[in-house]
Amino acid sequence: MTLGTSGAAQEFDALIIGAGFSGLYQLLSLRDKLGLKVRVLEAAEGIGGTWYWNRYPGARCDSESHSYSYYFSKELLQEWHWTERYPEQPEILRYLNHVADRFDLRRDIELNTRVRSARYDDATNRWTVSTETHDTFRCTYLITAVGCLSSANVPKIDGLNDFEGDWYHTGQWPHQGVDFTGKRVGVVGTGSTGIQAIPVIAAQAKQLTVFQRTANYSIPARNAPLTDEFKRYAKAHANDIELIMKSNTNAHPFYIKDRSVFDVTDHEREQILESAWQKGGLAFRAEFRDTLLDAKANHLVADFIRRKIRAIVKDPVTAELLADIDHPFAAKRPPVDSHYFETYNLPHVQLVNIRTQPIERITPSGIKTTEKDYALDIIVFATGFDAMTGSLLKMDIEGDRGLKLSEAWQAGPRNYLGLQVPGFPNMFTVTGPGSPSVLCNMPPAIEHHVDWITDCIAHLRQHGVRRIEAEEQAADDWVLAVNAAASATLLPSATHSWYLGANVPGKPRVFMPYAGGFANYRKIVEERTRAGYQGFSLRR
Ligand code: NA7
Repeated sequence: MTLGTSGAAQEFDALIIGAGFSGLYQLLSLRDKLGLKVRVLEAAEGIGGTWYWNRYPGARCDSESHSYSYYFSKELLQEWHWTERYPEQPEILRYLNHVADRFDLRRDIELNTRVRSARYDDATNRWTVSTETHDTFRCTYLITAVGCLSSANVPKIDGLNDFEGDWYHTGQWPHQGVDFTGKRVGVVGTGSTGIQAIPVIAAQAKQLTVFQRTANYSIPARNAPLTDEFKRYAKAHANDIELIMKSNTNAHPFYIKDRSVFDVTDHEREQILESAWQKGGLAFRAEFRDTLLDAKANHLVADFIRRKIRAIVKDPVTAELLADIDHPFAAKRPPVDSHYFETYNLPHVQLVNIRTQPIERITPSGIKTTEKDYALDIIVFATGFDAMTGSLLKMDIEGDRGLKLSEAWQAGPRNYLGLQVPGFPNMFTVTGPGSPSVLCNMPPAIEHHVDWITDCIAHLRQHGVRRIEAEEQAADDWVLAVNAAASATLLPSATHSWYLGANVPGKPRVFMPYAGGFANYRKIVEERTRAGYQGFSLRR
């Protein structure tokens, strides 16, 4: 074992891996509510997690600002002022830095400290955590707050090393920014990120070529500065907004309407969808309760969007490529955009269908498909993440009796309530796979998990419980429940979605987030906790 520069392991009650939304609130809760000795280990040079890394052009949250906030502190809610309907990356980063300063968190955060391994020792009931900076820490409680979308997925395409231009992944964007002026740029990927970045890059580049593997739906975001009236409303109604977020399916500040696509006439449906399209944002998918439950209902909503794409995009061949979408609407994470489809009307922007002409290799001068060479100065990979499990599995985590997390999850993530993995005592995963997480507006999902973990640790200490661990049977049952919840929706029918791990070659195809709804999930967690931490084994 490599010890720190002082020669000894540093001892803590709890270690938290990651200083994003989750890690910051977890630190505050364990340190200030429970009085524990806590340290946060963060790989980056700064705090912010996802929002530290994702600085690509156009990076913005799809959740609305007033809901993309911590709600644990009413004072914080009242004093922070978002400027736009959707918060832009620099503003979110400023917010998180404000939170760190306001609650005096920095003194317990170790930056530039990437965790290499974590090992549990049964004899001492302690975790030993080693970092790439050769420091060693020990703790009783290990909390992973590593984010769901933090392990960049750079496709392994032959020839990338020989490319003579510059290439970037959107999730590892250089902090000094990238100047696209006068450049021929290629963007690979048309998920939420590509759809945000493409219009902004197009505004600067000399020529933009988008390499599309799967066409995607997108709804206009209709971003705009927040009016004073709305700002006052959001602050005055913070309690109501919080209640709505906690009591619905996706933790957004709106409910899914309780009407079927088939309850209304064709004309009424068209009007409803048109009005939702004009309002913009993720609430578009909340107009009908069966959009994501019934293939025929979904088809009608999807058809509306396809017609919109065809109406916006002037070149009929490009329009057809963009509208030829192979999965139900919202079965993959539905992007929202600012002038995405309109961008294809610009004369210097072209779309390449890499389904029909796959990328063969990257050459020193650009991208070669089976049909053509595309000369490029810059390649941008907006190719997403090894989501939900990637960052956890990158660390060498070893639980009781030498069990590695990579072995325990060989066939896909297996845990209980998305909170604990059998065989990994006193380890907690904030918004881990098996919890609603990425199907939600993240901050309420994070606050729920952090509060649960904090209460759980308080309970353990009050009752002299040394270790808590998810039971094997409870985890097996929960995996079935997660599968059943997904199967009750159209979500698994998007067979290439990252929800299923299908975007990473070789990754087991398991639907990872819990699709039974945030409110329902909270109820399940609460009932089992009240029933004496049902499904967890507690040992004194
Ligand atoms: P996504 O949603 O995973 O999108 C990645 C895009 O990149 C998607 O269009 C992929 O096509 C494409 N992709 C991935 N690998 C390749 C390769 N090897 N070749 C060509 N194209 C590829 O990631 P985002 O960053 O956009 O969004 C992630 C989440 O961040 C988002 O959902 C929000 O929650 C925030 P595919 O569809 O797999 O055919």
